[in-house]
Amino acid sequence: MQGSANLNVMIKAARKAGRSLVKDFREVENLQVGSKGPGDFVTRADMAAETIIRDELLGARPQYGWVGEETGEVAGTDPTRRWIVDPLDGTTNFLHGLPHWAVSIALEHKGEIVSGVVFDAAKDEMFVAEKGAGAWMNDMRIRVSGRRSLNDSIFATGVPFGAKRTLPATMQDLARLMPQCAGVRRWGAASLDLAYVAAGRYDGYWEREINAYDIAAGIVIVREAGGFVEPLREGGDIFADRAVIAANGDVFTKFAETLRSREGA
Ligand code: LIP
Repeated sequence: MQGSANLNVMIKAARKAGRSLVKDFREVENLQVGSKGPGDFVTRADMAAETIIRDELLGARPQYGWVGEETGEVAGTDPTRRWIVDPLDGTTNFLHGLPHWAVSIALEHKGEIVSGVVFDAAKDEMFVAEKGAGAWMNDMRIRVSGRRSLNDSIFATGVPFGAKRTLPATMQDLARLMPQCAGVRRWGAASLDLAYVAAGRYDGYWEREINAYDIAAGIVIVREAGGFVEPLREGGDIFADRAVIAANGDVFTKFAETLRSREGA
């Protein structure tokens, strides 16, 4: 794919952070056996990756704003553009030595996500998209799946844990959806769930209580792969509600009806 200069900056930053995270991930696998566990080490790995990405992106475009999982929000002198970054999406997987995590970098322009990069460094899969230029994985064009019925479709989600308040709603979603579909997966990295919808691996995805930096890049990747992404609550706002639904265009209506048939998000 012939990406824009911005997309190339994003890909370079994701690769650099990915290299650092892969090195740290090998160490994490060794640390599992200790009683203290690798918690502090992973926090440092996450912070180091965010610093790498921030230096690359703001080094190239110092005028843009910034939203990062670890370092929060900083306004830029260009109020129309900002980077939205999760240096390590799937932190819990990383912490437990599960090779399913990603670097997620999005560029927002006037409130719309226009470019996205989701890099699964452990599997060396680079998902990228730019508005109007299609979605790609390692230089191959990707498309959402062509499945048309819920019965044949598999979906991904995230199940809230700890103090999250939307566990009952998610359990109700599962109770409604599971009897009607071919399965639900909970792999623990929202950016990859969306990338997999874009690549036709999952037929759809939804999640409640999800942060903008986890899903921003994936949104444009799904749309450019021909899929639909909407707020889970009809007429709502994905980032403000923190609830999203995505699927291929054929199953979207039935899938959304099933999840929305109760209240809103
Ligand atoms: C994670 C998400 C995942 C969600 C977790 C968490 P993190 O992001 O990608 O889908 O279920 O609650 O938010 O914290 O690993 O970057």
